[in-house]
Amino acid sequence: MKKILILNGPNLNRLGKREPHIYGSETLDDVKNSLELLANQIGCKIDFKQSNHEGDIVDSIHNAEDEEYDGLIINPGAFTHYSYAIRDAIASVSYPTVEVHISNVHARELFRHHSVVSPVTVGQIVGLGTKGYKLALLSLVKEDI
Ligand code: DHK
Repeated sequence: MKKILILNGPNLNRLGKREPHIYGSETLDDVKNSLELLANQIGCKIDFKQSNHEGDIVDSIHNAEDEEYDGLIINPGAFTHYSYAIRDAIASVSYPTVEVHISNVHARELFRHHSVVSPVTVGQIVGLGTKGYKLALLSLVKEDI
């Protein structure tokens, strides 16, 4: 059974309360629950985490290699736009990473248009709301969709 790690960066613990016109009304727990449901349906195991700290996220990416995860789904929050440490951590591991953004970052402020992590991911899903996490999970687990 495939094992996928899902990491959420800073401020995503505020989902549901935070700028709901941009990020929607679902909480991070709602997202976790619906991903667990999907994981059961498609027969994989997920671990779902959130951290506001860059180093914690780097550690989780490294540890996932030792713990033999098959893939990573990451929404690095604002770190997307400037964290070379997270970018290098993703580049340092052998499992595939999919980058997810809830909002359409390209329709927002200029600083959100650029992702420093994208070049080291297999792909990026943006602007489809929290559905993006589900699509990322399907793409990592079901190679034939
Ligand atoms: C989440 C954040 O916290 C922002 O800093 C990014 C991303 C966009 C999202 O859309 O999920 O710029």
